[in-house]
Amino acid sequence: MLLLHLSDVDEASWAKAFAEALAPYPVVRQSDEFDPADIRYIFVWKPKADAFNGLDNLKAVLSLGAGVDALLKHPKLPDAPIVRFVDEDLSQRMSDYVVAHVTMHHRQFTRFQADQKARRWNQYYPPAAGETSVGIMGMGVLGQDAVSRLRPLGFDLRSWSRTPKAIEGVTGFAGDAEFEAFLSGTDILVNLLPLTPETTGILNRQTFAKLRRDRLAGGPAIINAARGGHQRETDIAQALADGTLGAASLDVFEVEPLPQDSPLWEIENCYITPHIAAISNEQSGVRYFSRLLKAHEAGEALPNVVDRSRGY
Ligand code: NDP
Ligand code: OXD
Repeated sequence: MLLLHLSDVDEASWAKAFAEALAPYPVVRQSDEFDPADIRYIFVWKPKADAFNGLDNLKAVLSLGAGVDALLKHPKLPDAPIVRFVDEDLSQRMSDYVVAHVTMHHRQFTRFQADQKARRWNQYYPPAAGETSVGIMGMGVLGQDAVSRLRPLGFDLRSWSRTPKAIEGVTGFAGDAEFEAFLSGTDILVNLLPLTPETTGILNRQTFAKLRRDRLAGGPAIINAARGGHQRETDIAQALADGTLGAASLDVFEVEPLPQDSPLWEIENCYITPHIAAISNEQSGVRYFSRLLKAHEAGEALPNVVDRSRGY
């Protein structure tokens, strides 16, 4: 039996689609009557404190989210394998966000918007894409999709990951030892890391100060589409005010929804979106998890299992 335990999304709609895709395999929701001992799979998003109570016969925890940082902190998370969502549609949506914000900062949107407001005719020519470097932190599913879409635009691409990567057209850096070298040649920094103890707070003042400063006239830019826990918002506000950063695009925040009294709302070179960079699509989500559930029931290994010791 599959149990759905979803918060902040239309659980009824997902349940209906799963029931159709998996029939005659039984699918239940939190509000239905069922014996917890019969549940073999639980499909979760933002699980409540009691989500896993009595689920003693689980074969897998299926995560609607690609990121599992919050799930891994659940105090009653069972010992079953966790499968995260890996999906072309999700990757495409994330890359749409990344490409939009990279090109916006590359073409100095902040500067020309200010000029327009001031009715100022100032013919500053931005560097060509090939003279502008985009450094992506995190070269997993989403990072690799992003570089595949930025490459045809001609940007000078670099990546930073935990283990070394050899990706055509991308200068790779790995580990703490190469972090400074990675930053020192980066004009636009994109964060697509998972949130782990090692990556918490990585978008801070020291990091910003190490970015390349002589290419983009307004200063280097950052784009965070991963998790709010990666960023120090007081450092971002200060760096945007004193010119350490020329601009920031933030889709995620230390506290979500972003509190009304956050200074970030008012900062003109800070581009805020409400954690919408990429959503898990119901149709492709149901297809992916139904297929893997059926395959697992037929004896196949689970794909995209989270490594709990690494935290992603
Ligand atoms: P993956 O697990 O596929 O990739 C993670 C990458 O980060 C890997 O390249 C990994 O290195 C690297 N990494 C992990 N830890 C470190 C470290 N300490 N130092 C350097 N590199 C590190 O994740 P995805 O690409 O699928 O997703 C990334 C994140 O995006 C998710 O965890 C989630 O938080 C966020 N997300 C945000 C969404 C939004 O709407 N804003 C939507 C979906 C996801 P290695 O390759 O060596 O293992
Ligand atoms: C995710 C997210 O992790 O939507 O999938 O943030």
